[in-house]
Amino acid sequence: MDYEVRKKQLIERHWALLTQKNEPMEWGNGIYERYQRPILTAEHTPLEWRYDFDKVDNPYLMQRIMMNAVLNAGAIKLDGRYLLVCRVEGADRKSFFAVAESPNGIDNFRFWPEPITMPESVLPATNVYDMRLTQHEDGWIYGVFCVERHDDSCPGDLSAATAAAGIARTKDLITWERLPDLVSKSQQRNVVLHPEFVRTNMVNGKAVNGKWYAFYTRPQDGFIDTGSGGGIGWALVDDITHAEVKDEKIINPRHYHTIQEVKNGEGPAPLKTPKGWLHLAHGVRGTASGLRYVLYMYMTALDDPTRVIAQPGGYFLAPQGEEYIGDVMNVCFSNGWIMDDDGRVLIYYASSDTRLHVAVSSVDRLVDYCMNTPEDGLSTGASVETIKRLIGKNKGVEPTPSPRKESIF
Ligand code: M1P
Repeated sequence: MDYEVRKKQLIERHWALLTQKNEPMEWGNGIYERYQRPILTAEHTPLEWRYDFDKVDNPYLMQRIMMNAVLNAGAIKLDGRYLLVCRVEGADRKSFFAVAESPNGIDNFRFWPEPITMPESVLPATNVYDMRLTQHEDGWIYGVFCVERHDDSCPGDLSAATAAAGIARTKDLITWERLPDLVSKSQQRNVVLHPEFVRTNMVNGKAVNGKWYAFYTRPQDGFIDTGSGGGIGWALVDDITHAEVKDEKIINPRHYHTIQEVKNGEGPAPLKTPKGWLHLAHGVRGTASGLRYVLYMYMTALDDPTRVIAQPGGYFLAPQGEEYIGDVMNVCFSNGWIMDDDGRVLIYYASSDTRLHVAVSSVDRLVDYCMNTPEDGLSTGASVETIKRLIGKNKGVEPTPSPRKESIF
């Protein structure tokens, strides 16, 4: 096909994809509405990032740089604009950050012309990903993300890697000031900055004075395995420009035979509501076909963000339909959400490390979900009792203690 015709078609097809309207799915669980189409995929990345449009240098109109996936995005509403700091992964397996903007948070997402240039004023990383954005009360927007480097203590092992939390701050998502990585005894992934200072006179049993930055952490023994790392942690830090985890308290532990048996990790920065802090997290369990990543929620007290006041049992959102399929199957992961002025909550999640979706709920619905969904009783017997209590409530009577013998038909 003629070069110019093909180029015209390419641009038209791309535009049609970018401007496609997204509609909610017809029937859901009442907790949130999923949407019919992914909001961002590798195909949404700008053509200028992938094609050399010089006819002489690229007569076949080939993609010179291929993109593989758009996933795990931090999210923020800034000056009325819905912005995602996406993890974009090239065909070369390197992830980088790029901002995509939408007029409504649901569709018509367009990438800004160039990816973010993240300053490398610290030990350069081989790979960076999964930025959590926190609009902190100190006036900065912080991006905390995973920095991955080869583990040079294992020179012969090409898969040996270390994970730590990189920290950068910005006012506009364009210019970033890089701060030193979070210092921690263990490897860290899924680290998130709490949006408010914690004002306390006692830290780690010692009298102190002042206000502290607080991080949600996820201590892990190795690069993949959390090992003895017990779950989602909490650490106070006095100086954000030299952040160090001196003491870590596990606030949301892993549990045997739950959706968070193998590991868990904080999602986006928690949302402040009149009833408590709303948290979105991911839980991981092992299956015969590999790990399964699902999302779950919990709430913590306003006067003590380390105290869990509600945790619905089971998952909040799990892969469905095409979401099961992708580079890493059976994965839902979220590190970004936006609480809108009208109380809507836009939840951005990626499926199978391949594409990004949105689900929409509201603060009221999510608080209701957290406060009124039964907890995981941690055994089959407890789950059955919970179901029977609901049946009894629906009948207006207490649950029957023994199974009925006669046919129900
Ligand atoms: O592949 C699934 C997810 O695996 C990691 O999450 P975790 O550290 O909890 O295992 C992350 O690398 C994440 O990016 C990825 O989506």
